[in-house]
This record gives sequence, structure tokens and C-alpha cells, in this order.
Amino acid sequence: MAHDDDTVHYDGPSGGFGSLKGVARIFGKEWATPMALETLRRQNKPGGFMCVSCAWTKPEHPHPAEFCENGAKATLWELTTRTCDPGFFAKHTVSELKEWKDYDLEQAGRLTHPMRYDRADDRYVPVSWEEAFDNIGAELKALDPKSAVFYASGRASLETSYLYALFARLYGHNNLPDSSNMCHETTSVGLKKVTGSPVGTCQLKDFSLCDAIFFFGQNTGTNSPRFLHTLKDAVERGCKIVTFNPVREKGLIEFIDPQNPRQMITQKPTEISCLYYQVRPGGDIAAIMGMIKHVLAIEERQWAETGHHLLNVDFIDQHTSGFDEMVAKVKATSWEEIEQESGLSRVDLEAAGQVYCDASKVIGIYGMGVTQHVHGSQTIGMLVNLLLLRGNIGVDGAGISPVRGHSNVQGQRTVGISEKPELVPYDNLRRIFEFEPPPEKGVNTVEACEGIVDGSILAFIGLGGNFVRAIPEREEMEEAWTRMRLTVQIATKLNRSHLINGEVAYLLPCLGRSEEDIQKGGPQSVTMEDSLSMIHGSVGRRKPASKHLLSEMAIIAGIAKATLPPKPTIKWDEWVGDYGKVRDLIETTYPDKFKDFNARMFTPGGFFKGNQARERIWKTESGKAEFTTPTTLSAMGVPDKPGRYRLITMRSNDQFNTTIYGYSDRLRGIEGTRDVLLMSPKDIAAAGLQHGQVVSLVSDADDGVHRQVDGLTVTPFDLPDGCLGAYYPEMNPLVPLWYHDKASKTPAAKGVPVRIVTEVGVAGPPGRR
Ligand SMILES: Nc1nc2c(c(=O)[nH]1)N[C@H]1C(S)=C(S)[C@@H](COP(=O)(O)OP(=O)(O)OC[C@H]3O[C@@H](n4cnc5c(=O)[nH]c(N)nc54)[C@H](O)[C@@H]3O)O[C@H]1N2
Ligand SMILES: Nc1nc2c(c(=O)[nH]1)N[C@H]1C(S)=C(S)[C@@H](COP(=O)(O)OP(=O)(O)OC[C@H]3O[C@@H](n4cnc5c(=O)[nH]c(N)nc54)[C@H](O)[C@@H]3O)O[C@H]1N2
Ligand SMILES: [Mo]
Repeated sequence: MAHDDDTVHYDGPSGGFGSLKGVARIFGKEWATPMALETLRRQNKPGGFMCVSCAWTKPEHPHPAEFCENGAKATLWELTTRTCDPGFFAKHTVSELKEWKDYDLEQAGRLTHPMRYDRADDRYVPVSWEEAFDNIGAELKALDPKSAVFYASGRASLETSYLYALFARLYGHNNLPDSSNMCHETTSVGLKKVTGSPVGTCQLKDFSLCDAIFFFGQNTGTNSPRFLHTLKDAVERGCKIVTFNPVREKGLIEFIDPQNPRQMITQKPTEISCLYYQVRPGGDIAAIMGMIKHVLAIEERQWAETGHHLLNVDFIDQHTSGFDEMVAKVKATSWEEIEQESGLSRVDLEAAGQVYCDASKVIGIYGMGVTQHVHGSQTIGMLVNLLLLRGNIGVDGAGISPVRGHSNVQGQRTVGISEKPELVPYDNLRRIFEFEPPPEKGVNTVEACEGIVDGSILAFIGLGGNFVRAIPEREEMEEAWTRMRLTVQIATKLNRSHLINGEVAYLLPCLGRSEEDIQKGGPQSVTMEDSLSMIHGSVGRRKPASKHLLSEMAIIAGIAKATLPPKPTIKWDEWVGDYGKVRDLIETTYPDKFKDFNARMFTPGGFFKGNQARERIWKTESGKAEFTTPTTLSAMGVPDKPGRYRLITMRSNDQFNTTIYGYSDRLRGIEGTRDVLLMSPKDIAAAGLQHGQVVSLVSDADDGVHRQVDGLTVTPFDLPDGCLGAYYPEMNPLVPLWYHDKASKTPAAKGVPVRIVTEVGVAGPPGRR
């Protein structure tokens, strides 16, 4: 819908009736069955199953329905009655399926049988599990272990992830990239550097004690909607929320709680952010710099006038390092530079800084808008700088809280999915399993891609996910992928990564989390860790989509058994028969975090794995919380230049990563298509383009590589100048593989340098200076 200000947007609030309709529209009749409703009722409840969508925490006292629009979509997506069986694969060649859209591939339904790719016939054909395991085992045995990669998309349970990492190390490598490498690796590296902890310090109770929350680049309304309830409660008791985001995201503007009858009747939304700033992509370092400049000015004035500090000087003295250098840098930076890089005015940044000064307890929140930039780790450092000034880490009601993505992405790292051996307690592994784990660092996602391109990686096992679709540099990667010897995908639904095959390829279907998992020892439960470091048990009760499915645990163990020689300390069958035994192993390996694991796994609200930064024990290089001095004001990896735009690759309200539920980005008012190029009306005019014109984007990364995406409809949207928006994963061919956060190699998907191309040539400005 176009509006009086000529941009496409949505008038309603987030939540409310729209969210219920959003679910009904996609699932129609399937959604209203007693079976589906029963499953949804158990979602995120103690003794129920943990949502397969986002990682937001599951409270101790859940709402009657503790799920959101997008959690319901994710669950119903898994529960579908459609099946993608051998008959489907007999009908369609793989080449033919490559022409299908992501949406249509997953619409085929749940995978039902283990399948092998028959290259001669270009089709998947059914195989027995034994044959699949034996062949995969034989292939892996024939390879140098260092040439194999075991990828994990952050959904698999703690139990499966632990065994998967153990398998990799027994086999002989640390090549364990995780979806988190494309996501919050910037946190794992950048936040750890300054606080000593690779994860957030907040707990749920902090949100009921804080006075202000600062949001940087996290789209709560779409990506962690249950969090909106927490925010609404905070606002209603007087907490101030200040948001920095180039896009005016509905969920952070206003919200109607669909579970609040009064609000549903009155349709009067709660205003979420009191201040909302449309920062330029990559402009957060400068924006926070401006806020800090204001805080320092107020400190000086207050000290002179009253003799009382605004800053928490005792905390700064005792607990931090690097303060003076950071302050010197802030003072030496002019407002002019700050305004230029942030795209925000001094007045606005002072107002935001004043909210910080007026609040005694502050929480900082961030998501992909911070982590997916070339200098994303510096932005995290800046946000921590701001918090440290008044001791806002390590006290109740304050802290830093990155909002994680996949439902167990944080947990996978906790139990050993890591390419970095120093993050894994090798001594405990040696003692428990009596083997020598590989000392060499393994590959992360970007390095795995480089290895696939240069031919050093020859085998890929995917425990969930849609790797080839999610990574940068799609054209080159798809081509390189087929040169691998072995590709194995463990999945619930068909996706594009299953169609780009190595010489030998298997597609292995697994149980979903909502499904019952019966092993020798009876029905099994699993566990995961949420964004706030709470560990929860989860029990699936649904009848599996097919009787041929195995659990992820059984599949990993099956491949491992076929690959590795037997060893008395390694008991795959026993572990698969009773997942409780794997929890015992996790407890023995990580005794501090998982004490009494089996006994505590169903604690309502989960149990906290602990966080030393929260206790002001700083496991950093200096032994203190570290102020960092930024080396740049822009998180972008390339400078502005004429004709160059900053492209944000975004998620719609109808997708979970590469899974596309539908074509409605309801909260942004974009309907019926994903092939849009969002652009400010001013930029459209300046570039000499028309609303509705179809254009192409080409890479402008100054590396001589031609990258292009065609067929995008110019759509007026409220965005800062020089900034474009378009959807992930469609835009991934435009992201160079080398364009990533400097410290962590997280691909910089939020500040991609591009030009706009029309039939007549390159379109005009911006790209200032
Ligand atoms: N329904 C649903 N839920 C999901 C997912 C999903 O796809 N669908 N994905 C899951 C996963 S794996 C993850 S990692 C999370 C992702 O959740 P988020 O962290 O919210 O990630 P995005 O939606 O990619 O982008 C976040 C926001 O960053 C803003 N942004 C872009 N550039 C900048 C910038 O330079 N500065 C600032 N301040 N903001 C910027 C964008 O406008 C957007 O609103 O969500 C998880 N939950
Ligand atoms: N340009 C751009 N690129 C990005 C991003 C971006 O914002 N912009 N975001 C990045 C981020 S944050 C992430 S996390 C990655 C996502 O990358 P991935 O995690 O690799 O991708 P998903 O789309 O989450 O994976 C979806 C597939 O997982 C499988 N699946 C679903 N449930 C299960 C299950 O229970 N078990 C198993 N075994 N398989 C299952 C299904 O087959 C489904 O097709 O993409 C990254 N790429
Ligand atoms: Mo993610």
C-alpha cells in the first residue's frame, strides 16, 4: 500500500489481530486442527517442547499460549501433513528442482525416507539407513579428516550437538562451523574480548528492574516477538526504550498484546520506543560516540556544579581498563564527523544520551544490525563502553543482551561445537574418552567456503540448515560445491542446499523437535539453551511425519559408528538408547555449567548456566572489563563513493532465515513479492528512477568481481539516504566472501556496497562526498 508520504508501510501495530491472521492465512485449515492446537499449547511450557523458531527465553510463568505469530508458523511448518517422499523425487529431477523457489521446495513437505543422489539419473533414490551409513562411513574413512567439514545450523539439541562435536574430534578435525558464524560470532569474539563472556549478561528479571533499554539493530517484532511482552511490561512501568535502526520496524514502535483481552478489545497499542533514530547502516559506532560525548559533558558539568559524579568512578577504577584512551578519542572526535557518519543530528544524539544519564539501570540490546558489519565487533565495544561508564554490567537490572537467532545456537557453542580447540575442555575429553583430540584450529563458515573453493575441503555434513543458500558469494560457491567428493544433509525439509551436490550425496531425514522420539530406553527428551543462558528440557509428543525418520542423535551415531573403529569408552548405541547418558557426559565435561543436569532439566523457566561477567569476574586479557577505543567511526568496510549504496539484506515477517513461509512482510506493508528494492523517495528521485521500475543490483566492492541480482522492483520506503533494503537470501550473490567482520569473520550482510543498474546504465547518486 502506498501512502500520503509516498512510501510503502503498514499502519497497524505489531501483534494484535494481524498476527493471528498472519498465521491463519498461511496455514488455512491445517492450523485449526485439534492436533496442531494441542501442540502449540505445549510450546515453550515446562514439560512441553521448546519452540523451533527463535532463541528468546521461555519464562517460568508462561502465558496461556506462550507462542507468537512466527513461532506458530515455525511449528506448523514442521507439523505439515504434506510429505516429500520417494514418489516426489521420482517425478522431479534435481536439475528441475533447482529452478524452484525456496518457498516451493519447502512446500513439498516433510522428507520421509533416506535418499541417495543418483547422478546418472539426476534424481534422488531411496536407500536403507544401513546402506547410507555404511557408504558415508566408507567415504569418510577414505578421506583425510581435515578435508571434511561438519556444519551445524543452531537448532539441534545440546545432546546431539555434543555427540556431533565429539564425533568430529574422534575422527580428527575441529572443522565445526555453525550458523552462529554468520550471526553472533561477532558477539562470541567481540563481546568476549571486552567482558570476558561470549554471551549476554542479562536474565529475564533484569527487564523488570531496568530504567532504560537501548536497542541497536534487532527486529523484535519479527524475529523474537515473545520479547515484545517483556518490553511492553517494561514500558508500562516507566522504562524508556530508545531504538537505533535505519528501518522503522513496527514491533519497536507499537504493540498490541494478542493475549491481552482488554488491549485486543480497545485496540489501543502500547508505544514501545520513546525515541527512534534512523541511523545510517554502519553508523552505530558514531551514534554511540555522540551519546558518550554527551554523557561526558554532563559528567563534567555535574561534577563542577555539585561535586557528585554522574559516572560510576569507583566501578571504572576497580573494574575497567582503557577508560582514559577511550575518553580522549571521544573528545577528539568532532560533532560534525559524528553527525556525518551516524546520519543523526547532535540534538538527537544528546537526547538519547540524556536518557542514558537519567537512568540508573540500563540494558543494551543488539542483533544483526550490529553484528553483520565489517567493524561489527567495534560497535559491540562501543555499546559496552556506554554501559561501563555508569557500571551497567554486573548489577541487577542492567547488562548487555545480544538477541540470538536459532533456538539452540548459543547452546551448541556451550557443548563443544567450535572450531577453536582452546574453547573446549580438552583435558576432560581426554580423561572421559581416552583419546587425543586434534590440536589444530578448524575452519569457520567463511574459511569452510574458502576451502571448498580452493579444493582443500572435500566433504560436507550439514546437521540442519541451508548452508549454500545462507552463505555469501552464492554464484562462486554453488559452482565450487559440486567439486566436493561427499555431501550429506540431515534435514526435515527440502531446500536448495540439497540440490547442489557433491559427487556422492545423501539426504537424510530426521525427526523434528515437536515429534516423539522413542529409543531403546523409551521416550526421549532433549535440551537447549536460550538467549539468556537458560537451559530447558523439551519433549516432542507428535507422531513422526514418517516411520522411516531417525532422530538427529541416531543419525550422527549411525554415521560415526560406520566411520570410527570401536573403542570401549565410546558407546554410541548406549547413548542413543538413553539421552540421559549423554547429559551425564555433558555434566562431566562441563561440571560448572551443567551441575545435576538430568535432575534440573525441567526446571520451570530453565536453569541458568551462569555468567562470570554478570558477577563482575572479567575473563579478559587485562582481567578487567575493557573500554575500547574505536579505530573507525563507520562499521562499513568500504568508503562512500558516488553511485555506491549501502544495502541491508533483511528478513521479512514471513520467513525463518532461508525458509520462506509466504510473501507477506506484513509489518512493513510489503505484500505478494520478495523481489523488491526498498529505497527512500528522495534517493529514487535523485537516481532518476521511478516507483515500480525494475532494476538490477551489482556489487560495488572494488575487487573486480562481477556480482549481480536482477528483477528488483523499486519501491519507495522510509530509509536513510544512501541506504537500500532487499531480502536475504535472495541478495546473497552480492555479498563478497571476504567482506566480513574483521575480528570474527561474520559476513557483513547489513552494509553491502552495491550500485543500481537499469537497462540504460548505472543509476545516479547517492554515495556522498
Ligand atoms: N520469524 C523469524 N525469527 C527469526 C529469524 C527469522 O528469519 N524469522 N531468524 C533467527 C535468526 S537465525 C537470527 S540471527 C535472528 C535475527 O534477528 P535480527 O537480529 O533482528 O536480524 P535482522 O532481521 O537480520 O536485522 C535486524 C535489524 O537490523 C537493522 N539494521 C540493519 N543495518 C543496521 C545498522 O547498521 N545499524 C542498526 N542499528 N540497525 C541495522 C535492520 O533494519 C533490522 O531491523 O532472528 C531469529 N529469529
Ligand atoms: N545476506 C544475509 N545472509 C545471511 C543472513 C542475513 O541476515 N543476510 N543471516 C545469517 C544468519 S543470522 C543465519 S543463522 C544463517 C542461517 O543459515 P542456516 O541455519 O544454515 O539456514 P536455515 O534457513 O535456518 O535452515 C533451514 C533448513 O533447516 C532444516 N531444518 C529445519 N528444522 C530442522 C531440524 O529440526 N533438524 C534438522 N536437521 N534440520 C532442520 C530444514 O531443512 C530447512 O530447510 O544465514 C545467514 N545468512
Ligand atoms: Mo542467525
